[in-house]
Amino acid sequence: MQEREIKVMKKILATNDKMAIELRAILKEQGVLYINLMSSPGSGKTSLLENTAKNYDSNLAVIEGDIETTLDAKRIANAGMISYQINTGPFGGDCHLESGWIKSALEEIDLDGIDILFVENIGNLVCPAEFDVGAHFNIVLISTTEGEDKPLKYPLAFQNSSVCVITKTDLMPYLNLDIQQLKDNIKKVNPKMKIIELSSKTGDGMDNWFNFLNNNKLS
Ligand SMILES: Nc1nc2c(ncn2[C@@H]2O[C@H](COP(=O)(O)OP(=O)(O)OP(=O)(O)O)[C@@H](O)[C@H]2O)c(=O)[nH]1
Ligand SMILES: [Mg+2]
Repeated sequence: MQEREIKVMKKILATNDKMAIELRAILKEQGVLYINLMSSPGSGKTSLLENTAKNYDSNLAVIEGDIETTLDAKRIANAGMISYQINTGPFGGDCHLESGWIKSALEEIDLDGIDILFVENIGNLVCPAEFDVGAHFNIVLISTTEGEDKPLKYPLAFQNSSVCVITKTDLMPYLNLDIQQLKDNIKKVNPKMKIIELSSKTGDGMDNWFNFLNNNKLS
């Protein structure tokens, strides 16, 4: 029984990875930078995208992942970004997105003229990291309220990302966070990680985020 389950899981992952490789190539060919945002619930993914939509001059689109509601897609659309919501609730409530679902969503989105496609993965620091959605960059967010230890306790999302955004830096005066310790822990898990610190609320550090986007846009 156990062997059978393992075989099924391996097959699902293999199908996902094959589609992910295809997506990565298709988006590159179209000149669209493709970024997958992952984090715990509430770390600030949607807030970062809202700020980006308002203050970064580029043609942007997002595929939103949530188990239920279209709240995030509406927030981002209100901020001026093309947005498309995937809900997993009606199909079993998966806590991650898969590359096949992104491919289906892309059949509904006109990417002509789009410079950057974001995926806001479902708020969860574990499952999304297990499924490659074919992005050019996996980016993990961690907020200052989450504590220094999270990269050590949930390493996969940090190992499978090349950029870590530390969010909500405006809250630092009210917290006991040792930010150097947090950064050391991130580097312990992934020595090559690029770290960007910012506050979507005050705008502090957003220039570093926008520079990252500028430096990696494909067209
Ligand atoms: N003070 C402060 N609050 C922030 C910042 N960024 C986000 N928040 C708040 O944190 C809460 C969660 O932010 P969201 O952007 O919805 O987080 P999320 O990661 O998209 O959440 P899920 O999609 O549910 O996983 C909201 O109340 C935001 O206003 C920030 O830079 N500073
Ligand atoms: Mg969100």
